[in-house]
Amino acid sequence: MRRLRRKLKNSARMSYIAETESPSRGGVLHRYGDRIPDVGPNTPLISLGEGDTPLVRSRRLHDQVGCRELYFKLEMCNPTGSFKDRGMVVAVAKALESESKALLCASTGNTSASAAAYAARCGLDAYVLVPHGNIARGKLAQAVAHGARILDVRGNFDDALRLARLISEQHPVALVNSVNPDRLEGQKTAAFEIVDTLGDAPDLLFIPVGNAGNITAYWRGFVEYYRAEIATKKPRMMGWQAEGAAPIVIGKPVDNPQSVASAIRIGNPASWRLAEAARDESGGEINAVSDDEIIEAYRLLAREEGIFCEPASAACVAGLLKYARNPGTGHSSLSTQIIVCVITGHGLKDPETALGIDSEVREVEPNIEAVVEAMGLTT
Ligand code: AN7
Repeated sequence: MRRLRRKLKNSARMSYIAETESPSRGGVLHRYGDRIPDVGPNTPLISLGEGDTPLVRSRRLHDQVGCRELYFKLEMCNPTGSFKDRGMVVAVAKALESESKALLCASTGNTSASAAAYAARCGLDAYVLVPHGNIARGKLAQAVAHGARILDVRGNFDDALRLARLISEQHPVALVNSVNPDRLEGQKTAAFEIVDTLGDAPDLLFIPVGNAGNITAYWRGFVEYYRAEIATKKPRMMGWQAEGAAPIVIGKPVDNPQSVASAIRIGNPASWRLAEAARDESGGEINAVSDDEIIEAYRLLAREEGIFCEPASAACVAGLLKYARNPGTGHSSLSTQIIVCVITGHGLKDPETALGIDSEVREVEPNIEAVVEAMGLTT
């Protein structure tokens, strides 16, 4: 009897392993494929273990904000260190299904890192167009490590995306930017996870906005769970751009976008209208934060919460701190609200920014007196 039970358990386990390449975490396609219309019986359930990321409660910023509950969705814990893996796994699975041999994207860095990784895993070529001099070192290192063909375009992200779109129309390469609908379908699963974990949708979702795909995808996920009656409410979508790259806030494209947050240095977002729809349908807002506010939030997250994210991710926390100081009229007091901030990418992607702030490295002689003195332990 026991042996039989063990045998059954083993065979269930075997089929689970056979169905997904990530037996430990399942992966986005395995866990949520039935909620992604394009995923069918012929879609390969590839995975690098993306999704199922931690939702971590705030210990300190919570008090500063004065809300009921504050959580960070640690999308930096995805396999390539950013939320992009959720959408990339779907886009690459569909590219495999349609027998594409190569992927193409324009990127401020994270999309290219993700595309390069999944392409390497699936035996596809990856071509990535990056804006000259404007991509964080760690992200470039990822694309290099995975063997992507990297084209350093003498222009900004918007130039690179325009070129990528044109090339994909004329050549047999799968465009895996978020203009590819499979990307947003994969990214919406992060909203599902938040509801699955909390038992309902939060009241407010704070999220950085660059090309505006992610805010669009989260909104879609929350709406779908609401319609399926898995959630009883939908959050207000609170999107944050960097002041020097805030086209949606100022209502027109920005020719020369600037920000310390290189990931969201985007002047003409592809999902502009969809992001506005998410904002308006949810009763939310899209506003801007300055580079100083971004860096302040970046330091606070690292030093008060133990979360080392990249500057673009800190933009939404900067936005939350700003909003908490002046929430505006006509909305519920924050003290009743459950809030989630989406921490989109890992701090290790951009070591230069961390080291450029206030590096506290002291050089010492290799003897105990010198080290103890430098530690400040002498009386
Ligand atoms: C860490 O990789 O656009 O508003 O090319 O890397 O969906 O664009 C990255 C964007 C936020 C903004 N946080 O998300 C790219 C790219 C991080 C990011 C965003 C990005 P979207």
